[in-house]
Amino acid sequence: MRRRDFVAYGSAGALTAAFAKHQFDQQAEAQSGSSISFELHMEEIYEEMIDGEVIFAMAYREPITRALRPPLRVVRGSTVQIKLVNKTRRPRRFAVTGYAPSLFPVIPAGQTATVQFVAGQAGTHIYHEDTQGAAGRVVGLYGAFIVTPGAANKTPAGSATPYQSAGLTPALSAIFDEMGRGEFPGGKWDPSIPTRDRIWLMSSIDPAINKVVERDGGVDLSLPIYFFRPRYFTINGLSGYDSAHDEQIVPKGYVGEPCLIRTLNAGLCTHAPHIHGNHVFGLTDVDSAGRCVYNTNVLENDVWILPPLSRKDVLLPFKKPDEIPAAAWPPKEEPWPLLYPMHCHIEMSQTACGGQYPQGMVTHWELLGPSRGVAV
Ligand SMILES: [Cu+2]
Repeated sequence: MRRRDFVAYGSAGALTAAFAKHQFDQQAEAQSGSSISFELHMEEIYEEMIDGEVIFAMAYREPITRALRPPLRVVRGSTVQIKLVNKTRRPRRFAVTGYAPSLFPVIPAGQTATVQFVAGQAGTHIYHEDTQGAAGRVVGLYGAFIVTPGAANKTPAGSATPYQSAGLTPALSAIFDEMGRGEFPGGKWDPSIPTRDRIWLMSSIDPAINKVVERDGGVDLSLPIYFFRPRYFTINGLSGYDSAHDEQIVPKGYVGEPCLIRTLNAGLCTHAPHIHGNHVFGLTDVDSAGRCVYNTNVLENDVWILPPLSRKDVLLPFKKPDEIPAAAWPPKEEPWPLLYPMHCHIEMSQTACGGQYPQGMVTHWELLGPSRGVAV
Protein backbone atom coordinates (compact mmCIF):
# COMPACT_ATOMS: atom_id res chain seq x y z
CA MET A 1 0.00 0.00 0.00
CA ARG A 2 1.21 3.50 -0.79
CA ARG A 3 2.44 5.65 2.04
CA ARG A 4 0.08 8.56 1.30
CA ASP A 5 -2.92 6.25 1.71
CA PHE A 6 -1.75 5.49 5.21
CA VAL A 7 -0.99 9.14 5.89
CA ALA A 8 -4.51 10.10 4.84
CA TYR A 9 -5.90 7.42 7.12
CA GLY A 10 -3.61 8.59 9.92
CA SER A 11 -4.82 12.20 9.65
CA ALA A 12 -8.44 11.11 9.75
CA GLY A 13 -7.58 9.02 12.80
CA ALA A 14 -6.01 12.00 14.53
CA LEU A 15 -9.07 14.13 13.84
CA THR A 16 -11.33 11.38 15.10
CA ALA A 17 -9.23 11.04 18.22
CA ALA A 18 -9.47 14.79 18.82
CA PHE A 19 -13.22 14.68 18.42
CA ALA A 20 -13.51 11.63 20.61
CA LYS A 21 -11.38 13.22 23.31
CA HIS A 22 -13.68 16.22 23.35
CA GLN A 23 -16.69 13.95 23.54
CA PHE A 24 -15.14 12.07 26.40
CA ASP A 25 -14.43 15.35 28.20
CA GLN A 26 -18.01 16.48 27.91
CA GLN A 27 -19.29 13.12 28.97
CA ALA A 28 -16.94 13.08 31.92
CA GLU A 29 -17.97 16.55 33.08
CA ALA A 30 -21.65 15.73 32.67
CA GLN A 31 -21.34 12.63 34.78
CA SER A 32 -19.03 13.94 37.47
CA GLY A 33 -19.58 12.12 40.73
CA SER A 34 -21.79 9.47 39.17
CA SER A 35 -20.64 7.06 36.49
CA ILE A 36 -19.07 7.06 33.04
CA SER A 37 -18.93 4.24 30.50
CA PHE A 38 -16.45 3.39 27.77
CA GLU A 39 -16.14 0.56 25.29
CA LEU A 40 -12.79 -0.68 24.02
CA HIS A 41 -12.21 -3.45 21.51
CA MET A 42 -8.87 -5.26 21.60
CA GLU A 43 -7.96 -5.76 17.95
CA GLU A 44 -5.17 -7.22 15.86
CA ILE A 45 -4.15 -4.67 13.23
CA TYR A 46 -1.41 -3.71 10.80
CA GLU A 47 0.31 -0.37 11.23
CA GLU A 48 2.69 1.54 8.99
CA MET A 49 5.92 2.71 10.55
CA ILE A 50 7.52 6.06 9.61
CA ASP A 51 9.85 4.38 7.08
CA GLY A 52 7.04 2.62 5.23
CA GLU A 53 7.37 -0.79 6.89
CA VAL A 54 4.02 -2.35 7.75
CA ILE A 55 4.01 -4.42 10.93
CA PHE A 56 1.53 -6.47 12.90
CA ALA A 57 0.33 -4.75 16.08
CA MET A 58 -2.57 -4.70 18.52
CA ALA A 59 -4.64 -1.81 19.78
CA TYR A 60 -7.61 -0.84 21.89
CA ARG A 61 -10.18 0.69 19.56
CA GLU A 62 -13.20 2.84 20.36
CA PRO A 63 -15.89 1.12 18.23
CA ILE A 64 -17.93 4.18 17.23
CA THR A 65 -15.23 6.71 16.35
CA ARG A 66 -12.82 3.90 15.34
CA ALA A 67 -10.09 5.80 17.22
CA LEU A 68 -7.09 3.66 18.16
CA ARG A 69 -5.76 3.83 21.74
CA PRO A 70 -8.17 6.65 22.71
CA PRO A 71 -7.32 8.70 25.81
CA LEU A 72 -9.93 8.12 28.52
CA ARG A 73 -10.74 11.15 30.69
CA VAL A 74 -12.77 10.78 33.85
CA VAL A 75 -13.51 12.88 36.91
CA ARG A 76 -12.17 11.87 40.29
CA GLY A 77 -14.71 9.96 42.38
CA SER A 78 -16.79 8.84 39.41
CA THR A 79 -17.52 5.16 38.83
CA VAL A 80 -15.75 4.06 35.65
CA GLN A 81 -17.22 1.22 33.60
CA ILE A 82 -15.25 -0.15 30.66
CA LYS A 83 -16.75 -2.80 28.40
CA LEU A 84 -13.80 -4.76 27.02
CA VAL A 85 -14.21 -6.93 23.92
CA ASN A 86 -11.30 -9.30 23.34
CA LYS A 87 -11.07 -9.82 19.56
CA THR A 88 -7.53 -11.22 19.79
CA ARG A 89 -6.55 -14.90 19.80
CA ARG A 90 -5.33 -15.06 23.40
CA PRO A 91 -6.69 -14.32 26.88
CA ARG A 92 -6.15 -10.70 27.91
CA ARG A 93 -6.17 -8.87 31.20
CA PHE A 94 -6.72 -5.13 31.45
CA ALA A 95 -4.67 -3.02 33.85
CA VAL A 96 -4.43 0.61 34.92
CA THR A 97 -1.28 1.87 36.60
CA GLY A 98 -1.84 2.49 40.30
CA TYR A 99 -5.03 0.37 40.42
CA ALA A 100 -5.19 -3.12 41.98
CA PRO A 101 -4.82 -6.01 39.46
CA SER A 102 -7.67 -7.81 41.28
CA LEU A 103 -10.10 -5.28 39.76
CA PHE A 104 -9.53 -6.77 36.32
CA PRO A 105 -10.35 -10.43 35.46
CA VAL A 106 -8.69 -12.38 32.66
CA ILE A 107 -10.88 -12.16 29.54
CA PRO A 108 -10.73 -15.30 27.34
CA ALA A 109 -10.23 -14.92 23.58
CA GLY A 110 -13.45 -13.87 21.86
CA GLN A 111 -15.16 -12.93 25.13
CA THR A 112 -16.46 -9.67 26.57
CA ALA A 113 -16.24 -8.40 30.13
CA THR A 114 -17.11 -5.14 31.84
CA VAL A 115 -14.75 -3.85 34.50
CA GLN A 116 -15.76 -1.26 37.07
CA PHE A 117 -13.79 0.86 39.49
CA VAL A 118 -13.84 4.28 41.13
CA ALA A 119 -11.50 6.93 39.71
CA GLY A 120 -8.96 7.84 42.38
CA GLN A 121 -6.50 10.67 42.73
CA ALA A 122 -6.46 13.24 39.91
CA GLY A 123 -3.48 12.54 37.69
CA THR A 124 -2.07 10.71 34.68
CA HIS A 125 -2.16 6.95 34.18
CA ILE A 126 -1.61 4.30 31.52
CA TYR A 127 -4.22 1.65 30.74
CA HIS A 128 -2.69 -1.44 29.19
CA GLU A 129 -2.68 -5.20 28.63
CA ASP A 130 -1.10 -7.22 31.42
CA THR A 131 -0.71 -10.91 30.49
CA GLN A 132 2.37 -12.62 28.97
CA GLY A 133 4.77 -10.27 30.71
CA ALA A 134 4.57 -7.01 28.77
CA ALA A 135 4.04 -8.57 25.33
CA GLY A 136 0.52 -7.25 24.69
CA ARG A 137 1.44 -3.78 25.88
CA VAL A 138 4.61 -3.72 23.81
CA VAL A 139 2.76 -4.58 20.60
CA GLY A 140 0.34 -1.73 21.16
CA LEU A 141 -2.36 -2.51 23.74
CA TYR A 142 -2.10 0.71 25.74
CA GLY A 143 -3.59 4.18 26.14
CA ALA A 144 -3.71 7.19 28.46
CA PHE A 145 -6.11 7.27 31.41
CA ILE A 146 -6.53 10.79 32.78
CA VAL A 147 -8.29 11.60 36.04
CA THR A 148 -9.37 15.23 36.30
CA PRO A 149 -10.22 16.78 39.66
CA GLY A 150 -13.71 18.17 38.96
CA ALA A 151 -14.66 21.27 40.93
CA ALA A 152 -12.45 20.52 43.97
CA ASN A 153 -9.32 21.68 42.14
CA LYS A 154 -8.38 24.93 43.91
CA THR A 155 -5.28 25.99 45.79
CA PRO A 156 -5.89 27.42 49.31
CA ALA A 157 -5.70 30.88 47.65
CA GLY A 158 -8.43 29.91 45.16
CA SER A 159 -6.46 29.28 41.93
CA ALA A 160 -7.68 26.47 39.66
CA THR A 161 -5.25 23.58 38.99
CA PRO A 162 -5.36 20.29 37.03
CA TYR A 163 -5.13 18.48 40.40
CA GLN A 164 -7.34 17.91 43.40
CA SER A 165 -7.23 20.28 46.38
CA ALA A 166 -6.80 17.37 48.81
CA GLY A 167 -3.10 16.54 48.83
CA LEU A 168 -2.04 19.53 46.71
CA THR A 169 1.45 20.50 47.83
CA PRO A 170 2.52 24.08 48.68
CA ALA A 171 4.97 23.94 45.76
CA LEU A 172 2.23 23.11 43.24
CA SER A 173 -0.06 25.72 44.79
CA ALA A 174 2.68 28.35 44.40
CA ILE A 175 2.98 27.60 40.66
CA PHE A 176 -0.74 27.93 39.97
CA ASP A 177 -1.15 30.96 42.28
CA GLU A 178 1.57 32.67 40.20
CA MET A 179 -0.49 32.40 37.03
CA GLY A 180 -1.93 35.69 35.87
CA ARG A 181 1.04 37.64 37.19
CA GLY A 182 4.84 37.52 37.41
CA GLU A 183 6.27 34.73 35.27
CA PHE A 184 2.91 33.76 33.78
CA PRO A 185 1.13 36.95 32.66
CA GLY A 186 -1.33 35.02 30.46
CA GLY A 187 -4.05 34.51 33.08
CA LYS A 188 -5.17 31.87 35.57
CA TRP A 189 -5.14 28.14 34.79
CA ASP A 190 -8.32 27.30 32.88
CA PRO A 191 -9.06 23.55 32.71
CA SER A 192 -11.57 24.12 29.90
CA ILE A 193 -8.87 25.05 27.34
CA PRO A 194 -7.96 21.70 25.74
CA THR A 195 -4.93 23.07 23.83
CA ARG A 196 -3.15 23.72 27.13
CA ASP A 197 -3.36 20.06 28.24
CA ARG A 198 -1.28 17.72 26.06
CA ILE A 199 -0.62 13.97 26.18
CA TRP A 200 2.75 12.63 25.02
CA LEU A 201 2.34 8.85 25.31
CA MET A 202 5.65 7.29 24.32
CA SER A 203 6.40 3.74 23.26
CA SER A 204 8.94 1.60 21.45
CA ILE A 205 8.55 -1.27 18.99
CA ASP A 206 10.70 -4.31 18.29
CA PRO A 207 9.28 -5.80 15.05
CA ALA A 208 10.73 -9.23 15.92
CA ILE A 209 8.48 -9.42 19.02
CA ASN A 210 5.49 -8.29 16.93
CA LYS A 211 6.28 -11.11 14.47
CA VAL A 212 6.22 -13.74 17.20
CA VAL A 213 2.89 -12.41 18.46
CA GLU A 214 1.53 -12.36 14.88
CA ARG A 215 2.38 -16.06 14.51
CA ASP A 216 0.53 -16.58 17.80
CA GLY A 217 3.71 -17.78 19.42
CA GLY A 218 3.74 -17.54 23.19
CA VAL A 219 5.79 -14.56 24.32
CA ASP A 220 6.59 -13.89 27.92
CA LEU A 221 8.86 -10.88 28.00
CA SER A 222 9.69 -11.61 31.62
CA LEU A 223 11.77 -14.55 30.33
CA PRO A 224 15.42 -13.76 29.63
CA ILE A 225 15.34 -15.54 26.23
CA TYR A 226 13.61 -12.46 24.82
CA PHE A 227 15.87 -9.55 24.05
CA PHE A 228 14.10 -6.35 23.29
CA ARG A 229 15.79 -4.55 20.40
CA PRO A 230 13.52 -1.62 19.55
CA ARG A 231 13.66 -0.16 16.05
CA TYR A 232 10.78 2.32 16.17
CA PHE A 233 9.98 4.96 18.79
CA THR A 234 6.65 6.73 18.96
CA ILE A 235 4.74 9.57 20.59
CA ASN A 236 0.97 8.93 20.49
CA GLY A 237 1.73 6.26 17.88
CA LEU A 238 3.63 8.62 15.56
CA SER A 239 7.35 9.13 14.84
CA GLY A 240 9.69 11.63 13.22
CA TYR A 241 8.08 13.92 10.67
CA ASP A 242 4.58 12.78 11.71
CA SER A 243 5.02 13.38 15.47
CA ALA A 244 6.81 16.69 14.78
CA HIS A 245 3.76 18.09 12.97
CA ASP A 246 0.80 16.46 14.70
CA GLU A 247 -1.73 19.01 15.99
CA GLN A 248 -2.53 16.88 19.05
CA ILE A 249 1.13 16.65 20.07
CA VAL A 250 2.68 20.07 19.33
CA PRO A 251 2.06 22.62 22.11
CA LYS A 252 1.36 26.12 20.76
CA GLY A 253 0.74 29.29 22.71
CA TYR A 254 1.69 32.85 23.61
CA VAL A 255 4.09 34.08 26.26
CA GLY A 256 2.70 33.54 29.76
CA GLU A 257 0.27 30.78 28.80
CA PRO A 258 1.77 27.59 30.24
CA CYS A 259 0.89 24.21 28.77
CA LEU A 260 0.50 21.07 30.87
CA ILE A 261 2.28 18.17 29.16
CA ARG A 262 1.43 14.71 30.48
CA THR A 263 4.41 12.51 29.56
CA LEU A 264 3.87 8.74 29.77
CA ASN A 265 5.96 5.73 28.80
CA ALA A 266 4.07 2.60 27.72
CA GLY A 267 7.13 0.91 26.21
CA LEU A 268 10.00 -1.19 27.52
CA CYS A 269 12.85 1.36 27.18
CA THR A 270 13.56 4.20 29.54
CA HIS A 271 13.18 7.58 27.83
CA ALA A 272 14.45 11.06 28.64
CA PRO A 273 12.38 13.83 27.07
CA HIS A 274 14.43 17.00 26.59
CA ILE A 275 13.11 20.34 25.49
CA HIS A 276 14.70 23.42 23.93
CA GLY A 277 13.79 27.08 24.51
CA ASN A 278 12.31 26.76 28.01
CA HIS A 279 12.82 24.50 30.99
CA VAL A 280 9.71 22.69 32.22
CA PHE A 281 8.43 22.57 35.80
CA GLY A 282 8.15 18.99 37.07
CA LEU A 283 4.70 18.75 38.67
CA THR A 284 4.05 15.05 39.30
CA ASP A 285 5.85 11.72 39.57
CA VAL A 286 4.89 8.15 40.45
CA ASP A 287 5.65 6.08 43.55
CA SER A 288 6.82 2.45 43.65
CA ALA A 289 3.19 1.25 43.58
CA GLY A 290 2.51 3.21 40.38
CA ARG A 291 0.38 5.86 42.08
CA CYS A 292 0.57 9.56 41.15
CA VAL A 293 2.58 11.76 43.46
CA TYR A 294 2.24 15.55 43.61
CA ASN A 295 5.77 16.93 43.85
CA THR A 296 6.73 18.70 47.06
CA ASN A 297 9.77 20.26 45.39
CA VAL A 298 9.12 21.59 41.90
CA LEU A 299 12.33 21.61 39.87
CA GLU A 300 12.98 23.22 36.52
CA ASN A 301 13.98 20.41 34.18
CA ASP A 302 15.93 20.54 30.94
CA VAL A 303 15.50 16.78 30.64
CA TRP A 304 13.46 14.32 32.70
CA ILE A 305 13.76 10.58 33.07
CA LEU A 306 10.76 8.42 32.13
CA PRO A 307 11.16 4.70 32.96
CA PRO A 308 8.69 2.12 31.59
CA LEU A 309 5.12 2.65 32.85
CA SER A 310 6.04 5.92 34.58
CA ARG A 311 4.26 9.23 34.04
CA LYS A 312 5.44 12.73 34.73
CA ASP A 313 3.31 15.82 34.27
CA VAL A 314 5.39 18.86 33.40
CA LEU A 315 4.45 22.47 32.83
CA LEU A 316 5.95 24.19 29.79
CA PRO A 317 5.95 27.84 30.95
CA PHE A 318 5.91 29.58 27.54
CA LYS A 319 8.19 32.35 28.72
CA LYS A 320 10.79 34.34 26.83
CA PRO A 321 13.59 31.90 25.98
CA ASP A 322 16.63 32.72 28.12
CA GLU A 323 19.00 32.88 25.15
CA ILE A 324 17.20 35.97 23.81
CA PRO A 325 18.44 39.11 25.63
CA ALA A 326 15.69 41.23 27.19
CA ALA A 327 16.86 44.21 25.07
CA ALA A 328 16.16 42.20 21.91
CA TRP A 329 12.67 41.13 23.01
CA PRO A 330 10.31 40.84 21.25
CA PRO A 331 12.39 39.92 18.22
CA LYS A 332 11.98 42.22 15.20
CA GLU A 333 13.76 40.18 12.54
CA GLU A 334 13.02 36.59 13.51
CA PRO A 335 9.62 35.58 12.15
CA TRP A 336 6.93 34.27 14.51
CA PRO A 337 6.22 31.61 15.52
CA LEU A 338 9.48 30.66 17.24
CA LEU A 339 9.94 26.89 16.98
CA TYR A 340 11.86 24.79 19.52
CA PRO A 341 12.48 21.02 19.35
CA MET A 342 11.72 18.32 21.86
CA HIS A 343 13.62 15.07 21.53
CA CYS A 344 14.33 12.08 23.73
CA HIS A 345 17.90 12.13 25.04
CA ILE A 346 18.25 8.33 24.97
CA GLU A 347 19.82 8.63 21.57
CA MET A 348 18.77 5.32 20.02
CA SER A 349 15.20 6.62 20.13
CA GLN A 350 16.02 9.34 17.60
CA THR A 351 16.14 6.95 14.68
CA ALA A 352 13.81 4.66 12.80
CA CYS A 353 14.83 1.18 11.66
CA GLY A 354 18.23 1.43 13.31
CA GLY A 355 19.56 4.51 11.51
CA GLN A 356 17.07 6.85 9.88
CA TYR A 357 17.54 10.10 11.74
CA PRO A 358 15.55 12.06 12.95
CA GLN A 359 12.57 9.75 12.43
CA GLY A 360 12.16 8.69 16.05
CA MET A 361 10.77 10.23 19.23
CA VAL A 362 10.79 13.93 18.31
CA THR A 363 8.41 16.86 18.15
CA HIS A 364 8.54 20.63 18.72
CA TRP A 365 6.66 23.46 20.40
CA GLU A 366 5.67 26.86 19.03
CA LEU A 367 5.79 30.25 20.68
CA LEU A 368 3.19 32.14 18.64
CA GLY A 369 3.92 35.70 19.81
CA PRO A 370 4.85 37.91 22.77
CA SER A 371 1.31 37.95 24.14
CA ARG A 372 -2.16 37.12 22.95
CA GLY A 373 -3.83 39.92 20.97
CA VAL A 374 -0.66 42.00 20.54
CA ALA A 375 0.30 42.63 16.92
CA VAL A 376 3.89 41.77 16.00
CU1 LIG B 1 18.55 19.04 22.00
